[in-house]
Amino acid sequence: MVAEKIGTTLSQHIIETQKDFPQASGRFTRVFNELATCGKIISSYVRRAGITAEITGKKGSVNVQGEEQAKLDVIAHNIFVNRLLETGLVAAISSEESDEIVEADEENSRNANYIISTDPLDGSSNIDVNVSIGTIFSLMKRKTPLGERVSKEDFLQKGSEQIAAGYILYGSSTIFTYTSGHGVFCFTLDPTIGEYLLSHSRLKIAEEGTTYSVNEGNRKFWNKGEEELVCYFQGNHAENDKPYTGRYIGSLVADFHRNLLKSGIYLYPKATKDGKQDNGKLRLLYEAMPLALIMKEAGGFSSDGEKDILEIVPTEIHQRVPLFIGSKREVNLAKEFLHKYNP
Ligand code: AHM
Ligand code: MG
Repeated sequence: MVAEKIGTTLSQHIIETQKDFPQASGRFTRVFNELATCGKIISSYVRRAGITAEITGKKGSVNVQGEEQAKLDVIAHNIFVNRLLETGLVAAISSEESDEIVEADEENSRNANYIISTDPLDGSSNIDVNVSIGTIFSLMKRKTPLGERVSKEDFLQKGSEQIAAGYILYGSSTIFTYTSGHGVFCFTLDPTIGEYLLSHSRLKIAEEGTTYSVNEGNRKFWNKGEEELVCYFQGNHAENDKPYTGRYIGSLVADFHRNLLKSGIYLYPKATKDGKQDNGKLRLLYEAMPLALIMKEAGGFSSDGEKDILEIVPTEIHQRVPLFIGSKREVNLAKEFLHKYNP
């Protein structure tokens, strides 16, 4: 099948794949082409970070989460919002960098069936130190009928309702990874020709992992279940004396991509750096949910410690959620440990 041949361009792959769905109208293809273009533009900024002070450093503003915004966070947000809302296909975008949803104007929203949730630049603390960062996106159909204004409620759908999800990783190369529910595909950007070429087709994660990824600096705030789980991964537990490999980049999208290829589990439990036992740090709509769909399609699993991430009904667009994601065995083990040690 041409669409799945290594080296196929992303646009060719999307066009060919869409032919298999009689209900496809070409709109999905156009949205995807625009997402891919956004990735190329953001990638070109990321590659120039360090050369010009207009790109690196803090913006001097904070986002809705109270986090300081980096200049590139805001640049990436603007690229995404401006380009996608002008397609006439995307009614609104919910972004980590905007308190409220951003809507398309009247003309562009008239026939716009899709809504997008995004973290335009994940791993912002790594921008200025030349470490991998990425864009995460989730594509859904609006609930509000065409002709009416979309609202926050349109975004509060379970992850299992996603039409497609993906990320663009700006690492040693730029990789566009996506799923539309029919396998996971990765396209590597060849900068010499400006095209994404298929590099990993129908990616699968191993059932059993070899790596664990967690910010161990938060250890003093962990509960008993989390503590025992990490002892297990370190081979320091009655049930396991063989250590896993520990790897933590601090950019979810980069840690996720590595574990997807090499197997393992990423965890960001309830406790954050300040020790607050709330809902962890990561956001449900534009971090956990899209990656959960990709992980499921790759044969892995994701949980908040109890529930499947894809089955959680969001109540807020910026809602946080504890995240355990990766190889099936390790995510199930996490659930089991949290249940067993935190009665
Ligand atoms: P961001 O979206 O503001 O960049 O924050 C999310 C990031 C994740 O990419 C990463 O896994 C996590 O925060 C790291 O947090 P910590 O420094 O607390 O380990
Ligand atoms: Mg993020």
